[in-house]
Amino acid sequence: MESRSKAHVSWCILLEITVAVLFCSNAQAAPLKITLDTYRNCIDGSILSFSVSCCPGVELDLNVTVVDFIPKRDRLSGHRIRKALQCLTGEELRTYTEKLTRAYELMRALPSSDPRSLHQQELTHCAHGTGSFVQDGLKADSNFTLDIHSSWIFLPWHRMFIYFHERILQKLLDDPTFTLHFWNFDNGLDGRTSSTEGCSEPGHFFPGIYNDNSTSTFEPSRSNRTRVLNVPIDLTFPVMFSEADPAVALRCVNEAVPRNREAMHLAMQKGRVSRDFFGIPFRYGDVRPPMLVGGGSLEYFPHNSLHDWVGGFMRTPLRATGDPVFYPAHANVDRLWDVWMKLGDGRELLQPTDPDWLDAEFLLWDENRVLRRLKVKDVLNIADLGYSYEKVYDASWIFWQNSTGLVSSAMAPTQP
Ligand SMILES: [Cu+2]
Repeated sequence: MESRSKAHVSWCILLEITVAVLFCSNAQAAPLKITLDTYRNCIDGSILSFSVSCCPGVELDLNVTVVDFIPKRDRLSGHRIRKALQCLTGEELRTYTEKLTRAYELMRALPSSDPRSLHQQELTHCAHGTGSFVQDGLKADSNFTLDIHSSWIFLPWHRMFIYFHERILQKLLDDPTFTLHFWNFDNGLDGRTSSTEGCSEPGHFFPGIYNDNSTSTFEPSRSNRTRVLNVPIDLTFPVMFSEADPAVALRCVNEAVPRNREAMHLAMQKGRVSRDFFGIPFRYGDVRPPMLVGGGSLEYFPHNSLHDWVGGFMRTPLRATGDPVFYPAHANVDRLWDVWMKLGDGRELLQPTDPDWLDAEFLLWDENRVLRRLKVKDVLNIADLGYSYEKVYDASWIFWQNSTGLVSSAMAPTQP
């Protein structure tokens, strides 16, 4: 009995050590820090052992001064509400469609040497997501590169990125009130009879405003799935699949909705510890988190499954931000983080308070082609950034109860 419990203890110690090696911080922990040198000394990155070249600095002027971004001080206009795309109607829908398509026409027309161009938006995400940026910016050790996926950096970095993207759209339109509305992909139920506030229509179909092949918001590389009438998104879509995989079969509403509800319910659970929702810590000096390991529940699904279901550019971090639908999809991921913080049961207490997360520092281009420096702690309150989200029918998954028994086994992680 005693030897069994000793053996049990040593297994526990071994397990603890393994977990520590995989997930815990290095001895000289410090926050990640992107500097001008990081941009200047960008290297070829890799994904799934393929080499990729997507350094933004090749075509950009990097003899610039970096300016600190201070959210409240730098707000451009009054408070904006990001709305659910499926509830835009009439004149509001017409005007929004016009502005959105105009903005992407202008963005696509910018020269590739302009950091605001769609091409540079693509490179910026690619470089941050493929190990092209070396953590110290000095090529001192290119084993220590960066990925803004698969760790606790995922949620705040993408919030920053789509925020500046929205400001660029505003600038191109000369309209500081223009707002990036969201694809409410998680809502598959019609809540109009039970919900009195906000948008209650199902949002699980690919947003039509991004699906007109004669406009600038269309991306032809997307899967045909996005164009099949009455087929909703499948948030349990298999990841890292081959198109010949029988699991890739299309699911119609009656089959997809129960699975999507269950997937969302699981993704938005409190979790036991911070990393369950936010992902593993990733600090200066840590090895780049490997694909499929380390992300939080919201990152794996619905986020990864959405990227793979949409397909085309969206399937890979190399090209994903070159598809305009990336932005409303990520606005919804951003919204879900905000919703999770307010769902109660002590969830908000699990948001990291570690200075290595709060002080992690990034550089992104703003609407005036100025490189702005900001930290994770600058973007934790979306009201400071001047926006909030329209209330929608989250009850569609909050009150899910009946497991289909199929969803957990369908979940497997990947990353765009
Ligand atoms: Cu990404």
